[in-house]
Amino acid sequence: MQQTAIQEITAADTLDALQLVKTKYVGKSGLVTKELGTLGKLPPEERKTRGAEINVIRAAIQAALDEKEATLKRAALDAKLQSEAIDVTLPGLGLPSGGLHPISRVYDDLIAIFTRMGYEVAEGPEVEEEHYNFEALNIPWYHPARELQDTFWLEDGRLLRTHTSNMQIRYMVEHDPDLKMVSRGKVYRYEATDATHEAMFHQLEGLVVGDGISMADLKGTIAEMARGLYGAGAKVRFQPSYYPFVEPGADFAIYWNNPRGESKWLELGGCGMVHPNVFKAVDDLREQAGKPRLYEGKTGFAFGLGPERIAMLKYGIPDIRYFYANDPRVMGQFRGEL
Ligand code: FA5
Repeated sequence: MQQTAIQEITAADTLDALQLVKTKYVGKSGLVTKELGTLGKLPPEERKTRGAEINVIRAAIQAALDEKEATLKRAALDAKLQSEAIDVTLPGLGLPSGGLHPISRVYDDLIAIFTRMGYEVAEGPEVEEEHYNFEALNIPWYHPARELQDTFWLEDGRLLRTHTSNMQIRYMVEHDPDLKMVSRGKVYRYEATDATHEAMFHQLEGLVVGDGISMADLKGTIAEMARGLYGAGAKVRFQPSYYPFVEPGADFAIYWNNPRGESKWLELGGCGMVHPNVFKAVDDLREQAGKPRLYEGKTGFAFGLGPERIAMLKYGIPDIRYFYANDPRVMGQFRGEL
């Protein structure tokens, strides 16, 4: 019996099959158990030797069962591990990646430069009241400068801001001097588009107010910005210009070499010393809001520039309209890299 049992145990190739063999021999009514049950019928002198024999057989069968069970369990575990194994050598699936819009990249560069110089960053509304976009900036309704910035008017008498200079007023009404502030955002003009003009574009506004601020501070700041953008050798140029909210006023340009070896003057924006009428308008608004008049008698400078112009040269984009045409062939080139 021991031999056939061991043969059957060896032949069992699954845990279920082994269980059947186990029941057959050492289960409650298994063959070995039954054999033990017959002991009582034997004469006492045979009973002892026969009992010892059967116990040896049972122990051998049990040992073989245990060993086989362990082997089968190990094999089952190995098979499971094998089937669930992750092959780390397989090439991964590429994840789709987005990218920052070139205008966002230019803004990030500019904001980093100005925050390094201690400027606060402010955000303001694109839908604006006429007073903040024009009057308070020394541009009354009859002023010819209004025609320089053709305006999208809303039915409720408000407008889409034509420049970020509205933030000069809003920021000064909210904050006491002295201050250094930059503000980014979209602006809108009702004008025909061409390769360098869009009806919606972006500006970065800067404002500094304090005592004894001069044109030299303004020029130094623009030069520092140019060096931050284009390195130590960047040159800046100022030309007299007219904006009602500054006196004197200027346009500024930066001379730079782009990666394709072109070098040129880039007309970037307008700037100047804050006009006294602007400080007066701010103090009027502050007074209406129950705040002290702190601006008249102060000095300051302001500037406003177009990041599209920087991005066009930096990335070799020949037409401003590409930025907003949602053409994946253009914007796809900016995927992933920072
Ligand atoms: C202004 O908007 C003034 N607010 C700038 C300023 C601020 C002057 C503070 C003095 C003190 P201007 O209209 O020139 O100025 O526009 C400034 C810059 O915006 C331009 O130099 C140009 O870079 C950009 N820009 C103007 N119009 C467009 C347009 N249609 N499309 C794209 N960029 C434009």
